[in-house]
Amino acid sequence: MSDSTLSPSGAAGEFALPVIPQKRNLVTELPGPRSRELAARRDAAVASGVSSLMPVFAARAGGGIVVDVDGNHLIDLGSGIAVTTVGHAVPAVVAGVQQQVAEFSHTCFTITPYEGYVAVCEALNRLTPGDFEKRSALFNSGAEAVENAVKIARRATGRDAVVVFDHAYHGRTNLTMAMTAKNMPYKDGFGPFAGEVFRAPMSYPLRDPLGTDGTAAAARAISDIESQVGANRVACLVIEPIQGEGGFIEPAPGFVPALAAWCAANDVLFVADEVQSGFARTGHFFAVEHEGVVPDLVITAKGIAGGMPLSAVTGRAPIMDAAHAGGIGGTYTGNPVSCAAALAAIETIEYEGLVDAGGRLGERLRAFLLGLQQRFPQIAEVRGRGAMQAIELCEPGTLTPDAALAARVARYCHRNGVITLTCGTFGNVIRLLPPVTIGEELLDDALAVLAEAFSAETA
Ligand code: PLZ
Repeated sequence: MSDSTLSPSGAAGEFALPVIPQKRNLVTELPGPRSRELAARRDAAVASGVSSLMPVFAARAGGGIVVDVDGNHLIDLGSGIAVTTVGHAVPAVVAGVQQQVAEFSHTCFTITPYEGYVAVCEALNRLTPGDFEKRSALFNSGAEAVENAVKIARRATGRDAVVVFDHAYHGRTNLTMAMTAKNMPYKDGFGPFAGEVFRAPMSYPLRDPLGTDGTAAAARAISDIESQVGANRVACLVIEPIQGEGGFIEPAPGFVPALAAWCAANDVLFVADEVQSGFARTGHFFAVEHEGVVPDLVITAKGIAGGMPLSAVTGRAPIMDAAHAGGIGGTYTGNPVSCAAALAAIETIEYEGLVDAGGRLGERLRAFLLGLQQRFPQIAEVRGRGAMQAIELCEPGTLTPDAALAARVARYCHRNGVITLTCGTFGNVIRLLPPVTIGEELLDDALAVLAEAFSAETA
């Protein structure tokens, strides 16, 4: 490729890394001709239930840039849904993956185990909140980890019921569809769903009569759980400390701690789904740390392995060890190449100070979004933490969701080379999830496009 060079260390025998210029650059209209060709093949070959947000096909990526098959350089404000938090193709992750794949790519940990799996578990036990003995188990996807957290919680408590929240997203498998709130597109026609899943009211300050009173919102949820399920039947309460797909909903202060305290008092396991909010995304390693909450179990995925598929459940040793030998596993769970990627990603986060970088990035994003809100009354709220920020769009002066505007703004960004994601139960939230390593100039350029999108689409 004409615009890529080898890194200075790219001599023979070393890991030659493509250095992708950190600059937006469009050389064709989007989608370009090559992407359009691939889209036609895709339509003929790929099941239509699998949709894609953007019509451009990726060829390469580096840092905060995705290069498409026509040579367009796009700025990535989505990180593949909060996965490439450390950046695309960071040298340590690339090197770790290359080395491991050459050594061995699979043996099955439940047949002949290997060190990388153990090392990832050690790292998770060290990094997750709580100063007690922990154990971890590794899986492939976020949904698979959620499923296993529930299995472990049921086995450890001898209880069946699972409590989740309005607007929650926990995955697309049968149990996690039951745990996910939103019908379209996740559940419609895909039932019947797993039983013993109960939904409690969430704290959603913008739309909740209880507003920013997190303690009152927790009391409301607890009262529903106690009257409709019964505390003694609940194995676990599963919550995203900041909801992801549901709209980056940040519960009112006090909500999560009050639920955790209720769980502790009732022998209910408090399970934090940190799949989207974890791994240096929010200015802490894990979002529960903002309020000093220590979960019994923490579910991680996405950012854990810099783009390779890996997920985990980590928690108190006696709970994690409750499942009988052979009760937890899977052919590919804790794949060695994914483990190598995770160890490199974790090392990168720690050595490069990326937890703090996420916090600083959040301040920049927030300042920009609050400024944008001054100019555009369609922005009902700016919310989020660290590099997980969002704006909720409504008809000015009301709480009537404006999903059409969110879609138009996102499409404007896409046409202009900025990958921007939407989310929310009402589809009216624009979320920003850049790699925490994104450069200032690149970010400013992307945000300028977002501002232009608002000017153009609200005119
Ligand atoms: N828990 C909190 O955010 C995945 C879904 C993308 P998997 N979110 C992105 C889509 O449309 O499928 C997610 C999450 C939280 C669990 C999951 C599930 O993680 O790795 O997608 O299974």
